[in-house]
Amino acid sequence: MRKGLRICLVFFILFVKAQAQDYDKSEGPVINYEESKVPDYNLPKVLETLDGDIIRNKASWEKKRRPEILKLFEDNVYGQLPEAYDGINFKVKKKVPDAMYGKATLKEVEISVWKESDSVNIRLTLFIPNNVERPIPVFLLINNRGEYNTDPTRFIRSQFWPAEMIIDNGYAVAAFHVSDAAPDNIENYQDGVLQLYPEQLGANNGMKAIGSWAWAASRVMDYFEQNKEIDSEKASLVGHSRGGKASLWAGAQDQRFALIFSNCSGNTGAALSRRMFGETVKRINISFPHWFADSYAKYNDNENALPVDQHMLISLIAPRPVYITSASEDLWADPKGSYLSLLHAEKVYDLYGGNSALPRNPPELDSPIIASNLGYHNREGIHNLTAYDWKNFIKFANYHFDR
Ligand code: GTR
Repeated sequence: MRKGLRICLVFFILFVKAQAQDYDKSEGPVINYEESKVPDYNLPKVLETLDGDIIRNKASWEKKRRPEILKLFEDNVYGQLPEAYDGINFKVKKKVPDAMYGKATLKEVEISVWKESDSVNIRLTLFIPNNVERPIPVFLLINNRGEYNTDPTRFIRSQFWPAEMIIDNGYAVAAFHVSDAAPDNIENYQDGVLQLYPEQLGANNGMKAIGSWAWAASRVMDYFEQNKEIDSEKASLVGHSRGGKASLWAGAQDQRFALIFSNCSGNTGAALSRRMFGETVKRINISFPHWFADSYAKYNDNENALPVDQHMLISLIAPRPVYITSASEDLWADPKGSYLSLLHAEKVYDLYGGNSALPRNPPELDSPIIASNLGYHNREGIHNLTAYDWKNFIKFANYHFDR
């Protein structure tokens, strides 16, 4: 009897294991965390057009290849980024001139955008340092975490958005929450920017949540441009993880952002998709079907068919400086693949006489590359946006803005 039970148990365990393997097969590739198992791959050539022309200078990059790559990303990855709207309005809902114990002025601004009978409101929290010469450069965070992380009352002070530290360094600091632009879930991601663009919903290359967040960042830029206190030519856009995917996409599209920061952005952010290290295209499309264009799913388990890879997204930001981060324990986001993306984008920066000279291999942990158009660090620790990351963002901005 006991023996019979044991045999049953063994069969049961084998059955469960078999199920688990089938589950892996149907739901996505088994996740690889071993460098030795990274497949051989050929990246699409960033400096060769689809019809085989070699790009040798910035004029032909800007005229031919850059628009071509932008369209490839729209059609195959992030969806289109519609620009037309009927009107935009900025309303200061609340102003506190002596916020942060008098160090800064708080403005809570409602950015309303409308098209025909539909509208969307993006709420912006903005602190501007007092007693400094204006206009002043600004850091804008796309907040994809809890709203409390960007608490305007400063009752909660989170490392995710260390507003006091940024103010103390002489920058204005702003944030909006992604849920205003597109709630981060499959059920109602349409309840935001997409209400203005219903035609995007049916289209194979229609934008979804990540595109909507990037769109919202551009509307904040519209606000900065007409705010005389802000130096909109020195605006830095920051995003973490899914927000870092959006900051890269916004930076690629909207050339008004001077500096782009993408923190632990991983798959379909900074990391090369073809390495299939950590999260893969299939995995991300299954987990987050509301982030990217429907067309992106055809590259599930089929990365080599992609006409782009993520180094080309970084290239679209050239010649503007870009800063990528990783974290040592965040293998899901492929630190090495994120660095390699930056490295492979360098040839486009070189067309502009770029000042970067990235080492072939990633730098040691906690050894930031600051004095370069292509900045990078791999922080010791887990997937997060921390004060250490922000300190380096400030150093990078100081370097590029001669401050
Ligand atoms: C994960 C997702 C990543 C990254 C991350 C985050 O679940 O797989 O691509 O976006 O969430 O935003 O923290």
